[in-house]
Amino acid sequence: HAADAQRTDLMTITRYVLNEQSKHPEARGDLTILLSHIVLGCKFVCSAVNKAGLAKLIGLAGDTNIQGEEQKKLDVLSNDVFINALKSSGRANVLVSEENEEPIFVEASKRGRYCVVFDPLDGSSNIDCGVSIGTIFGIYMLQEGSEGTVADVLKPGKNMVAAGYCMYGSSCTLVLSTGTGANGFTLDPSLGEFILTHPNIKIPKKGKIYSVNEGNAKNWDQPTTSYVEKAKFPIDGSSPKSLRYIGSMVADVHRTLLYGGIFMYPADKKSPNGKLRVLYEVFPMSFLVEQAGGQSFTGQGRALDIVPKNIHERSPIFLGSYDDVEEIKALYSAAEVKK
Ligand code: P6P
Repeated sequence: HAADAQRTDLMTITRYVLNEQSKHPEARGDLTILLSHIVLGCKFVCSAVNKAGLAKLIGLAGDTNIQGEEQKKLDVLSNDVFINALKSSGRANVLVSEENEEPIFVEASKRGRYCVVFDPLDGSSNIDCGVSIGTIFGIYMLQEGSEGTVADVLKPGKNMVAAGYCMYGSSCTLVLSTGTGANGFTLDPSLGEFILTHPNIKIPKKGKIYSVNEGNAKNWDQPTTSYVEKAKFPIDGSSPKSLRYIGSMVADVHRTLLYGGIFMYPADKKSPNGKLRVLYEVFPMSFLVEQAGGQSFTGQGRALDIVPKNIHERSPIFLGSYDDVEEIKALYSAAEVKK
């Protein structure tokens, strides 16, 4: 019967979000409506990414297609789609996109109670070679009595009410948390629906994989250098870890969530705050990893405790299996003691 139920009683992402909403009798359904518009954006981008190779969407902006139309780069197109979907939901207020220098303030008639921070197409430098890329988003509730200002999004990641990513790869997989665990949904193109395929994701307590761009090793600080050294040349007789680095955060984090291990983008001499952006890369991924039982550390403290000062701020990040992150935390605190 279980197999039959799976076929005839589909748990779609829409149904899942409605179930979550039903646990909050006071809910007005605004978050459900907002999430349904984000899901629509992901479906559109999934379709555009899959056609990209054929439709020459991957060229540089300024290319023209056979109709002589101005070709938008895929990340510009994705950004426009998400901004329009969020505005038309009538539930969004302040928007922050990796593609926009300034925050977007939704016009009064369409304003809602939620603020969305997002990277519409993270890893887009990988599009031309077919490596998986993704959309990453985080959602804050507007502060009490606020009309919507940048202060509503300069909040610690632990204040987020939801976070997720959609990975555009061999399949289109959306991982979402509304604060009660992390769940993965895979797009069934024949239905146009995201179906629950990874219920209640729990990251392995310890992993055998480390994921970092070793090309930056010359510029790492001592704790990161010692951690990677130990991963490659263990002194306790255990086997060395495997290195897996895709260079697309959504793909590296998705693998870490499912297989375990640690993903790192450390600070280095060239970039003292690392490379990844706090609001729409570090916070959503840290939120999801914690919901899956892992942890996320900046080298100084818990990633979700950061209070951002500007919307495109960066932070070093070490996230993944609980025990693996504990090891790097111990190395950083030992280095603090030595100072
Ligand atoms: P590097 C992609 O450009 C990105 O923003 C993330 O998706 C990815 O984790 C990181 O940068 C890769 O950076 O310096 O290793 O190429």
